[in-house]
Amino acid sequence: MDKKWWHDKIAYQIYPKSFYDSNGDGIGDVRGIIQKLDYLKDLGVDILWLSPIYKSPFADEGYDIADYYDIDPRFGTMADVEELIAEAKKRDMYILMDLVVNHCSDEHEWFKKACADPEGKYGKFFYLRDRNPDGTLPTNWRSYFGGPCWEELPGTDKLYLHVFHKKQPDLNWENPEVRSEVYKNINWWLEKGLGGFRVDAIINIKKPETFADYPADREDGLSNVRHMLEDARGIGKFLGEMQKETFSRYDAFSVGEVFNERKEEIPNYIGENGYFSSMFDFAETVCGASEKGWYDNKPCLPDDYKRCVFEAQKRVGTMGFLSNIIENHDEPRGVSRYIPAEDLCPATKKLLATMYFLLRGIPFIFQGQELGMENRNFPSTAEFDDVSSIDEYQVALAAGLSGEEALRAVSAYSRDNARTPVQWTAGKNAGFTEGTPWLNLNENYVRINAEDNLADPDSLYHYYQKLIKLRKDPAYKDTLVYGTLTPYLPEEKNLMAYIREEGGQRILVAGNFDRNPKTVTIPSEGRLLLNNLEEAPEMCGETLRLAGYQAVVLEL
Ligand code: TEU
Ligand code: CA
Repeated sequence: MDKKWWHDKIAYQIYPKSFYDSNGDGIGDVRGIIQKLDYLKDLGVDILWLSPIYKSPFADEGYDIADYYDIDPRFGTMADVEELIAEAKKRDMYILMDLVVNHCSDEHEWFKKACADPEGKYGKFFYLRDRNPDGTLPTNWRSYFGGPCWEELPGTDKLYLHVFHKKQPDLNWENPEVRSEVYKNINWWLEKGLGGFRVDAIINIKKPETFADYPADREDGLSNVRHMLEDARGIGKFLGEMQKETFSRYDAFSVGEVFNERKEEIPNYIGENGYFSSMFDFAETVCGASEKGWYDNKPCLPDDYKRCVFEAQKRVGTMGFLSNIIENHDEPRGVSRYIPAEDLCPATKKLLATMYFLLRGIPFIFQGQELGMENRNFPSTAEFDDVSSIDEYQVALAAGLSGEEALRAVSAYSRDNARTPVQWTAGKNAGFTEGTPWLNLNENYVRINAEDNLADPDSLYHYYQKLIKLRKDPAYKDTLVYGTLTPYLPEEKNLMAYIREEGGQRILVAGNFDRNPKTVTIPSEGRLLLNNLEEAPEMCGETLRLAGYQAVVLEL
């Protein structure tokens, strides 16, 4: 495989609205990111992915774009973004924008023109349909945020398709004019010096040839859009064309939000000249997910986590690079999800960090993850901003949960967990803003914040720094970046271990997901490269004794 500039890089996701507010209006902004660039550089990250900052009515927090060529004034100006790109470049860092092109906003001029003239050019930018003769909707698909995927096209008797929120009409990718508008915009941004894009919800752009009903899977009589997507064929034509017309021309990095690839398609997605440079591994985030809704999700225990990760690693092998995460802006905080609440502490956070960070693929850190930020215990539904949390709460109530039970269930998975403002200090508003934060902070900022992390050499922040240094260390880099991954003792309960190997070098990463010590036999004597606890592991020849929740990296 050809070496690419992004293979040995570390990525970091910024959710701008909650990152850092530079002007006291309670909303994080581009100038706030510029001010924190040195903080990020010191951490060691190279690639910064910004969740959307384009002009938007914020129905889905910026994932509903009203103008792909403009920045929302709440985030700043185009000049600020240009400065951010330039300042990043000075520090050898790359900026990725979020490419949200399955849909736009209903406030985009294309959609307004479609409403004014559904038969005209812009009507063909969307999926417009008539009601069935008996007055029912064209199909029974349920949108990701609840309710039907069809909504009346204002001022007309037609309906438009939206697989997400009704303020996010799906763009019709079958129309070559839509595709060329998208490519034009991508190239316009790449010309500005972007490093590339994270590609949002891209699996949704291809719909089946015929729009049909699927068996209802909930009381609402609707069917998860997933079923419809399974019948869609030929997405590769669009993705290959996009790659050729845009990313490949600039040697840009692209990471796809891909959920439903078939195994045989993986090389097309991320192999040599694949549609994308990388795609996220979501195997762990969908682990335990229920068809019924969040309230029915099953927890992902350490052995489930390990199984999901190893399956994903095996599917891809060395044909390409996954992007590895423990959380993002759509998921609960990884440490709250994968570590039992009673054992949540810096040591267990470091254990989880070690295990995912040294997998084969590109590590992504989500803002605040490096500080140990946790889920928030939402005291009431009034605290939810996220559209899907609000929907899932209703789903839980409809299923018979009490208000309190529904709140607890939704709190555990709410997308707002990751969206609370970054905790910079123990002071007012955690140092995020001088004003009133747009979303309430997690109350634990007095104990978990950047200031304390930076002051403590044993903090999680400094542990992430060590992980990053290790992955970049010329002595180990080839193995940690390009090496194969072989699970080690995968059947051992509450142990997650794997060997990375390249050109004769072997590195063992082993973590004990148990409170009690665990003794394992290792393939050969090892030299300790990293350890999450103060105490060293007991090593005697081929015997390794890990303390409770200990993680080690050994060169064999
Ligand atoms: O997410 C796509 C997606 O399918 C899910 O992660 C979805 O958000 C989740 O199931 C709802 O709870 C992307 C973005 O990451 C997300 O923030 C946007 O809301 C969505 O696309 C629409 O643009
Ligand atoms: Ca601001």
